[in-house]
Amino acid sequence: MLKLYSYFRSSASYRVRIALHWKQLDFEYMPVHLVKDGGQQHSEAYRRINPMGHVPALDHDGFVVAESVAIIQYLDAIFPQHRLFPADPQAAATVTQLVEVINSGIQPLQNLKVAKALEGEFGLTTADSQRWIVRWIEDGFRNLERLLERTSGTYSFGGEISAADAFLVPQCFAARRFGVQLENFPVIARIEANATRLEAFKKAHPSAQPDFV
Ligand SMILES: N[C@@H](CCC(=O)N[C@@H](CS)C(=O)NCC(=O)O)C(=O)O
Repeated sequence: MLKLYSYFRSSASYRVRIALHWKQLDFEYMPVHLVKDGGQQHSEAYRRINPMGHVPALDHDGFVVAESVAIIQYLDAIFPQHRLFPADPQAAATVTQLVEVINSGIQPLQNLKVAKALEGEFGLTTADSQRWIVRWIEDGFRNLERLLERTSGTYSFGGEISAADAFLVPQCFAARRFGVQLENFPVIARIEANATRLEAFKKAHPSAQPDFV
């Protein structure tokens, strides 16, 4: 039995939803509202599930793991159909490189708690904290675009769906939400268009989730 703690708009949750649907796994959707009640991710009950106070977290028959990279690697190990991290060491390293550019290099800088701190503790206006987010997404996308020119085919890593696509598509969704013009990143935009035609990506989209508003 799989349970996913998720918020419809969270890009990190969206990554894991893609992985679960790509592997055609049934799961129970456990909504965690990141804004309501001051953010349900901060509640004592949720911190027992993920001490970081982040979504996503996965519960597999009582085994709980957070961090989307760890979750997807775990899913690959337990449910090896439609692998997202390739077995070949060089292919795996390339996919992980693409994943980490997004996971470590872009998403943390746009996180809700970062924007809150910029506005609450450092006195930025909402407009300035949004400029910060756009600045770092565009910086990351410029580098990613160059990397993907070398690695991509139909998808981020050649012609096969990989974890890199499960990270790229949600990052594009977030980028658009913050006002980044994706036309400036033609390789990224092309891969996103190709991947989002697939059923698993459609099912994982924020607008298809039970907590979507
Ligand atoms: N590296 C983590 C990132 C998790 C993360 O930052 N989640 C965000 C939503 S996308 C969150 O829960 N933020 C809560 C907050 O900022 O208060 C992962 O890949 O799972």
